[in-house]
Amino acid sequence: MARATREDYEEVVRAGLAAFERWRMEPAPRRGEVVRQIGEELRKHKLDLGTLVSLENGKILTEGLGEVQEMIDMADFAVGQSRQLCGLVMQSERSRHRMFEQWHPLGTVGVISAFNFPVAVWAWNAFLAAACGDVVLWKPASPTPLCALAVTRIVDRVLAENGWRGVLNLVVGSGAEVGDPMADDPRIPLVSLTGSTAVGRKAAGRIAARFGRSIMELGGNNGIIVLDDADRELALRAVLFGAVGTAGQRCTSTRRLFLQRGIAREFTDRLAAAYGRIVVGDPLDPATLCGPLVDRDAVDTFAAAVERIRGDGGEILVGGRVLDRPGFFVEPTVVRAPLGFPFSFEETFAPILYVFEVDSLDQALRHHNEVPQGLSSSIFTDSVRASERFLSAEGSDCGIANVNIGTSGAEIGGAFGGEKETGGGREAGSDCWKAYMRRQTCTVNFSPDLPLAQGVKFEI
Ligand code: UN1
Repeated sequence: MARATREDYEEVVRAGLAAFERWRMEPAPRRGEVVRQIGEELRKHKLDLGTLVSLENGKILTEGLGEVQEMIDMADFAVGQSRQLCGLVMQSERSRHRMFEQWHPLGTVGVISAFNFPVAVWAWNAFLAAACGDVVLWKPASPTPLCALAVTRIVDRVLAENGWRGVLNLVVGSGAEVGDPMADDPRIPLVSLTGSTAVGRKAAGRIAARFGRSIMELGGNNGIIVLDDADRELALRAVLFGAVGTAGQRCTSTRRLFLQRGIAREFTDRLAAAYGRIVVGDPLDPATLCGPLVDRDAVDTFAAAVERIRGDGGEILVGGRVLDRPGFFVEPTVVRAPLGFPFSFEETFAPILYVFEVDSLDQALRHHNEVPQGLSSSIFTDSVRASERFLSAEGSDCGIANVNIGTSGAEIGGAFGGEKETGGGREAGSDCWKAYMRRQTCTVNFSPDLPLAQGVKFEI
């Protein structure tokens, strides 16, 4: 497949800048109308696009369709947002002065997306950015360019029907040819990057060096705490989806399970039995719950992780093997490990779940929060005290904290992102639109005088 060169990159950036000159002056609700039409087209092509996501990425079809639905939901959200890019009016300390803030588009927003959500995470950024009056430059992940091409074909058609081009742009290329120039390019005031903490750390440094803004959505190491009083059936289903869904390749995947001692043995047995029933195979077969990993490297990473876990004294309870068949299939794996198990501090992008036993909520929280990542977290309990404690300032330190819901599968209406090495960015719902605009504080004097703030006198 042909990949973009530096010259291609340059051409697309220029086209985007030219489009921005006009797009920023288009009334926001009219920009929203274009996004609405894109959402309508995505609805029409949901099955085809969802199937393509499954084929290219390997996630099972229901998740491929879910991913397209996430784009559609995001389009709807951005349409509404396009009428609500509201600023505050503040009280001026000076007589007959009006002080307010307004929001203007930033310019070109770079979106560097990951293979695991090859289109949805682009939509989180692109639809909001477009509603906000920005133009977008999208660099999809190297393993999943086809989904990006298919979506862009649809988008281009809608844009053209509305007399626009250059608003939502795609550049398929390597990190060196496209990603690095985006990080360094002062014409791109905001770069939103989804990927590993290692990739994000490098890019964030380059972007910060030129005072660019970034939204970083990086590694997770998400834990579920199951207390003795939990609804175990619910917890079991959530753990299965969180740990095995998307073959453990979500940044929100459940990687650590903290079981309170009273239920630990029984829960682990039931979990192992449930793992035994999971069908690993063709992602388009409705019986399959776990598709392949994305590529050979991912399989090697899984195998190396299992070896390291064994070497460090972790006990493989279930799975642990690379499946001997064409494709990149591995067994969903459960590991029993002592609290503080060093390798469990690292994110392995594969279906590996560590199970720990804890005495109390206090102990669970301490170990839950001790890893460097801080994306998503859950507690299963029927106790109001325990759940409120988990959600309090001394509870979970993550960007997402759920009660009786697993760690993955967030709705778009909330702000998505996490703390610590997850990067601190927030995307999708809530007030995330503000990241795609620049705030301007304005003061208008309609008095005949020129009073200075803080009572300063400066007269000739
Ligand atoms: C990701 O894995 O990068 O909450 C995003 C979830 C999805 C998004 C995951 N809505 O699991």
